[in-house]
Amino acid sequence: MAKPRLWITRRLSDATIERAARDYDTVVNEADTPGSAAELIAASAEFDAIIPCHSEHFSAEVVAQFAPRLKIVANHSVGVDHCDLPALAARGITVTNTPDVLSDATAELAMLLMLGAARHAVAGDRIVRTGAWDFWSPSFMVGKQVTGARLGIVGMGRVGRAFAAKAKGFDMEIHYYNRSELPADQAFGAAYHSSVESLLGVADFLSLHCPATPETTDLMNRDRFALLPRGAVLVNAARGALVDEDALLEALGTGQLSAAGLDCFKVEPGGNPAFAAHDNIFMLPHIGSATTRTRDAMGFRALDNLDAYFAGQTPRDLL
Ligand code: 8YV
Repeated sequence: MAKPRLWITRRLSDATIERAARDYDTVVNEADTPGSAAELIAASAEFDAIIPCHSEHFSAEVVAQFAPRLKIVANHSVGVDHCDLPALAARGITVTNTPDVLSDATAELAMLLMLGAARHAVAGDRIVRTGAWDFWSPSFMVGKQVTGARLGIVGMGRVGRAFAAKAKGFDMEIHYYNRSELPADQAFGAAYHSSVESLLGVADFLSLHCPATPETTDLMNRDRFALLPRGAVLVNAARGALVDEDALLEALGTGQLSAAGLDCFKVEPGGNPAFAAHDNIFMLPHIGSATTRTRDAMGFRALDNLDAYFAGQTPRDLL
């Protein structure tokens, strides 16, 4: 029997591509450019399966133009805000994602963002690097201490919990908001808040770990920034859609926020050019899950889902 035809939209890890090529009639987009609407539509006529990243947008308009050949979209991502799930379901296309395997890498990066934002990583690195470090004083680059501080986590899913586990190592007093309260043995001793507003009041550090949905768009807006303790630090390694970036700049300008650590932006790639003037924004280019081990694990998880589908089984990460 002929192997199913698979399109891999981006340059995934070597191990992933090797395994894919062994088991599928695989075409990799070696150019490693985001798949355009036209390319996705063309691919739906030529391939049985696609492994995309969050850089490919399966909007209702695109999906409506798909040919009937495409059977499964096995995402190489945990987030699926780039997929119109009802539109894909309406076309009978199976959709999967890659949860679990990227939680530690993403939580690790959120920790880096929190520490970097709290301790002047941007300005500190720059003055040493540029040879501009010609002064020292006990009142120089004084930051906000993470150890023992109060941490608010929005979204105690897999990544939120992995972040809480790491924050425990910094003796943080952890609070969280989640749609439902977690069983005590999964909450790392964190205190539950039944509303975001209640959480914000105690969040000297606030880290976002919820998906981007219509309900969470601009979750952090002007009104909500005002509820944080003065001088709070915002961390976002989830999705840019969660933060009103104008309101963020305003809160940094007034000192309501002392710093922010961001791996995600409204516009990606690119980010927000207005952020560049602010040394108290520590920024990374959406690399939360970008470790060798995690990239292999994400690729393998996507392939596991494909294998199950083509073996007539229910994929583990069926959405
Ligand atoms: C990846 C992500 O950078 O999984 C997600 O939702 O945003 C990131 O882990 C990306 O999607 C890799 O394909």
